[in-house]
Amino acid sequence: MLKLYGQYRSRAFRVAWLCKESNIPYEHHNVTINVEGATCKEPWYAALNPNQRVPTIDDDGLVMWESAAINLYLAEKYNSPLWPQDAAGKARMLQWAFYIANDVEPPMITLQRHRHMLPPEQRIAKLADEAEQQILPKMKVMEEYLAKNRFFSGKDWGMADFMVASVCYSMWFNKFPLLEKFPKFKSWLDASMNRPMAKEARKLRE
Ligand SMILES: N[C@@H](CCC(=O)N[C@@H](CS)C(=O)NCC(=O)O)C(=O)O
Repeated sequence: MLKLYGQYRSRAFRVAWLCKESNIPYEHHNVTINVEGATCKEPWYAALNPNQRVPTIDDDGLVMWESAAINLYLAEKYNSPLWPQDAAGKARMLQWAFYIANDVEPPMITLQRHRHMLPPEQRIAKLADEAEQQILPKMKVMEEYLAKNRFFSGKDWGMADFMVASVCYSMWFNKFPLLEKFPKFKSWLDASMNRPMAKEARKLRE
């Protein structure tokens, strides 16, 4: 059976959510991070994932890491209902998957850490301000797309939507004030996070 390594309050959540959406059974192995003696730094885990981060999967001997790559692999292999049916749908899925990982996630993480999450004495306001300036035009691109299209995948919520939501879920969990500037994106993200299988996955973090 598929094994998923990583605590649910981490990017392992993304993989758990994909498994729920796609009805893929898996065994969960908790791997701690960011604590003294974190499991992710232990030699047995480093042998699976030399980057020593989570998540990692072992799919009947195929070991891989990088959450976006894992989700694209699993969705295709297990015939996820989210998987696009034609080349145009795959193109759209890949475009949004790369965009969200390359252009949106890095400033999102910096902004989140330096404006909201780090203890106040560790926050660097300049880094937060720069990250905000970087992310604003990227969010605008998505807002404008959603003004013309109901979903990133086309007429139904599909893998392109999943790839965007599975990065931006942390904006939603952390009630990112920036979302208020992008009402179409915000309501799309609310709907994404309230899908029945997203709710099931959210329970795992409680
Ligand atoms: N690009 C990687 C990033 C993985 C990552 O940074 N995971 C974090 C948790 S969300 C982690 O393992 N942090 C622990 C550490 O860096 O020691 C992915 O998407 O899988």
